[in-house]
Amino acid sequence: MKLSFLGLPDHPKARVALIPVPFELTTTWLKGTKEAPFEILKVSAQLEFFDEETRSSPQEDLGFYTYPLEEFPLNVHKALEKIEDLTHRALKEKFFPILVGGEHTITYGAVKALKAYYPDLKVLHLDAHLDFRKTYLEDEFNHATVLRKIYELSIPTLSVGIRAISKEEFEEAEFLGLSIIYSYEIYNSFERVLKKIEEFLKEGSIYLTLDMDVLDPSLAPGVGTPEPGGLLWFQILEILKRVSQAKIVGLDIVETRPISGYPFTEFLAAKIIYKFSAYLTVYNKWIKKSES
Ligand SMILES: [Mn+2]
Repeated sequence: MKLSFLGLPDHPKARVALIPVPFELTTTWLKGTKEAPFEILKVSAQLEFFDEETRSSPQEDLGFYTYPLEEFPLNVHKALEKIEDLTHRALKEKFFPILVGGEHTITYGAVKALKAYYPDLKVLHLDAHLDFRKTYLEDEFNHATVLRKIYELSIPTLSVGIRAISKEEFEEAEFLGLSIIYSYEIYNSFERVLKKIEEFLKEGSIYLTLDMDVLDPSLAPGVGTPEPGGLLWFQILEILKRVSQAKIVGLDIVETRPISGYPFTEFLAAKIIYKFSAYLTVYNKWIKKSES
């Protein structure tokens, strides 16, 4: 099925590609992330195309291409292979890939593909949860273990916004020296947190994985595992601004769970993609502008 970002035809010289990944298999609490790519694309037609903050129009300056919305195999290994292939394809076609999930597990497929292109890949992980369990409900690959799987690829990570973590995860993360910024630290001093993020972004190729539950549920209630005490709108924008200035090579936005009759979380996800693209347009020196 062909749906496109902003409801516009694909730009002939698009620089940014949206990859819908309606994969959901291992969600444990509130289900429905499978519907998110469709709903996010659908509601994206309601966005205003001009960004007043940057004075830019990313749909003209960068241009968007949307891959077809396809079914994903209900087998985690097969699904991850497909995600890896799609990401490879987008990179080969010289797109900046944005994966629209789906559950958090999908990040692993994208990261594997990007690591082959960028050996200096690092992952900035925005999430309420550390997702660093060894196994979760017998499963090695699922939404609660994805950061561990990335760590096992020897990829440096920085997790931001964490506020729900098991004692085992906490102790192991401490032991391994994992970089984590907890939610209470954001509350204590957002300035200090931004400096830490800037430090992380200074070197390497950056992949951003944005779990929508990093945001406060007052802002983004439509997620599988809501947790109070999350990021607010202007805080996430400050982070995205800094990410856009780094050598960012791809991102995903995962774990949106549409609530029937209340499409605000989907709209927020679409708006985040659009705002980030506006920042890429004006702040990023690596991404090429489209020519027409
Ligand atoms: Mn999460």
